[in-house]
This record gives sequence, structure tokens and C-alpha cells, in this order.
Amino acid sequence: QSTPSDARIRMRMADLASVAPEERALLLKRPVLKSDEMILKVKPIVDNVRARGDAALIELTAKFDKVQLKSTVIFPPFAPESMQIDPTVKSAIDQAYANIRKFHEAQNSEGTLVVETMPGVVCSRFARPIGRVGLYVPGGTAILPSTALMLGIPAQVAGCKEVVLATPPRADGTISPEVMYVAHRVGASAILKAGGAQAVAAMAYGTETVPKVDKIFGPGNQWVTAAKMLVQNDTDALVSIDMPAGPSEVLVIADYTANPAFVAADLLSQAEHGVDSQVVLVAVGITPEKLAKIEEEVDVQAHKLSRVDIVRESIGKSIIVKTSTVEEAVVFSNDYAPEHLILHLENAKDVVAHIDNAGSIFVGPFTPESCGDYASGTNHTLPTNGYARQFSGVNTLSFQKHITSQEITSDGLKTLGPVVATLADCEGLEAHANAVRIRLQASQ
Ligand code: HSO
Ligand code: ZN
Repeated sequence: QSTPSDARIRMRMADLASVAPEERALLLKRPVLKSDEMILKVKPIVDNVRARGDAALIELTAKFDKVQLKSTVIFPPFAPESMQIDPTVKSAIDQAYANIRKFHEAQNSEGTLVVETMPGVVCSRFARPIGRVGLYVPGGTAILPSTALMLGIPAQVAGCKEVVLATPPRADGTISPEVMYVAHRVGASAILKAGGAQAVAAMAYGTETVPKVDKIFGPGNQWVTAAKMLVQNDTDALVSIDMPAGPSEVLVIADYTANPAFVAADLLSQAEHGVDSQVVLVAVGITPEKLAKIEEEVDVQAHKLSRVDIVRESIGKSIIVKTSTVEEAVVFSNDYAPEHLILHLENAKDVVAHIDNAGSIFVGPFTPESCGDYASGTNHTLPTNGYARQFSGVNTLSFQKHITSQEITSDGLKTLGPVVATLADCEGLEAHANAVRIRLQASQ
């Protein structure tokens, strides 16, 4: 049944002081992602592309995206007419590019780490780019040149040689000029006009025209995520992924100092992403009047949005959690491990030190999540679904791996060798011990 369009758009409310532990556990949960079921569904698609390459890609794009393509890949130089964009948008992209590049360049671990662990025993570590990477830029209800920036810039800064950008084609078979322009700026080496599981499979295995990649990055719907998980487990594909992605989320902690209109705007900016977006407000000791004001702002601002129908659904599934102290709020937030955490708090800056789990933090009243989503410099590809407990957001290091190296002198081996021989004997691995002893004897 449909909801009347003037119906109030509001979040559910829970008070941490009175919820039972089981209920608290439920508040921390995201809707279950049925990954097993999805993996079964994407398997035939992935197998098809793997077996039949471009022919399968073209058929699947006709079926899912309703576009009949002649070829699925575009190589540079990209035609200038394909990247013609509004000059204001161009300069906004250029500014975003500059900020994101500046922040991601600073993450580049160029220098070699050298440590002499014992005299004559020198260990080092240095970074090398992952050779070939695949960047998935979702299509769907919005075009996302920002995601192309967030994935393309760290790939470029890390020095990846092959950068394949995959994104579903528009109805006329083309890619949005904004995404084309970003692909050009980040130096993409190929654009794959495909989406969903078929795009992931094409990049994982390669086709006649699509270059095979070593690691696949980027957000996507359940199909994309399941396909990424599937190919990652196939040792033939020999491909890794950035992280398991789920629907986007934000947790806002607000106290009496918070501006209700700002809080509502922040909640809605995340809620408009999709019907399954997760939005949580943790209200710290806020008076009923102020809370009512936030709720009213959510309702009023939501009704003015063009994506009101999406927002109605996501806000309808979202919660307000009342706590009495900032400490309680922080414990709840750390347990939830949000993708985005916004602090509308009196001493927002001081609270950051107590945050253990979050993808990215937005500190104080003038730091909307939108800025991190687009242009402040940080990345917007972040761990969702509670994975901020063990994953970092995409960054320059995500596009590199580290090699360690060691060099031992003859004198160094005199001190280290007996240690190693003893341990090898202890493990019963005689050849290991011999590799040391043969040298020690030779240099006597
Ligand atoms: N908030 C999204 C990123 C995004 N927002 C793209 C706007 N465009 C997930 O972090
Ligand atoms: Zn966003």
C-alpha cells in the first residue's frame, strides 16, 4: 500500500536508559544482507562472462541495462565531445580533484623503511603499486562522478599502471560526460561500459577487450557486492577486493548545542542515497522540545526534497537513540561502528580521541558529511555494516602493497645464524638449519 505523500516522515525512538540488552543489540544491527543467496544468484552471471567474454557482456547489458552496445570498452584518448560539461561543474570537479589529490598524496608511503634489527641484519620495507586495478562506479538512481574521483585519484597517486573504470551505460549507450571527464583526469586506461555482477566478472577474469585486473574497488548494489565476494574467493581469478560493501550509513551524535536544522539536514543527506540507507541519531540529554524540533525539521526538509520517496522509506526505518551522557553515546557509536560519524557536540574535537570504530568523522557544526562525500579531501568509499571495526576506508595504501627486504652481512649471520639454527632444529626442519650452518662453516 502507498503512504499518503503528506504523511509525517519520522524516525523511531528508543531510550538507552530503558532498553533491554537484547533490544540494544537490535538497535546496533543493520538489515541482514543475504550474501549466500545473492552469491548463488550472481554465480551464473559471473560464469557466463568468464566463459563467453564480450558476447556475454553485451547480452547481459542488453538484458539488465536495456542498452544494445556494439563494443563495451572505450580506450583513451577519450573524445572531447564525450566529456563536455558545464564550466561550473568542471571547476567544482577540478577543486575536488585538487583537494582529494593533496590529501591522498600525503598518504603515499614513498620512503623505504630501514631498520637494523641486530648489527649486520638490515630489514627494510617499501611500497609498490598494485599493477592493474578495477574501479566500479555505480549507476542507478544517481550519476556518481564523485565516486570516480574517490577511486581514481588514489589509484593515480599510488602509481597503478592499468586503471579500468567500470560503470553502467546510460539509456543511449554513453557514459555521463562528468564521469568521462573524471576518468580522463585520473588517467583511466580503459572505461568498461557495464555494471552489476557482469562488470565485476569482466574485470576479474578479463575478456577479449576488457583488461583483467588484480584488485577491484568501489561500492555497488547487492549484485556487485556478491560478485566481488565471489571472484575474490576464486583462486583462478587471483583478484582481491577493497572491502565488503553494504548500504550507506550515518550516525549523528547531538547534544544541547546542536542546531536542529543542521542535524536534520545531515540525517537526510545520507537518507536520500537509497531506501536501505541507515540513519541513526544519538541524542545526548536533549530536551523533549529540542528533540521535537529536530523531528519537525526532518519532516519539513524531507518533504521539500526531490528524492522524498526514497527518504520516506529510509527515514521510516531509522532510529533516534536517547542517552544521558556523551560517554554512553560514544560507547553506543563504537559498538555500532558507523560508516560516517557526525559530532554535533559542545566539545566535538575532544570526543574524537574516544572514537574507536568509524569510517570517517565529521567534527562540529560546520562539517557536513557532504563535504567528505565530495571535496574536502578525505575518501568517501568507507566501511559499512559495522566493518569499520576492522576495515579502513579506501586510501592510497589500498592501491599498494608492501614488499619487505633484508640483507645480512657475514658478521651479522654469525650472531643471527645460531638463533635461526636453534629454532629450525626445534621445528625439526633440518634443511632450514643447514642453510645457515653451511654458511657459518664456510666463513670460519
Ligand atoms: N555518502 C556516500 C558517497 C556519496 N555521496 C557519493 C554523494 N555522492 C557514501 O559514502
Ligand atoms: Zn553521500
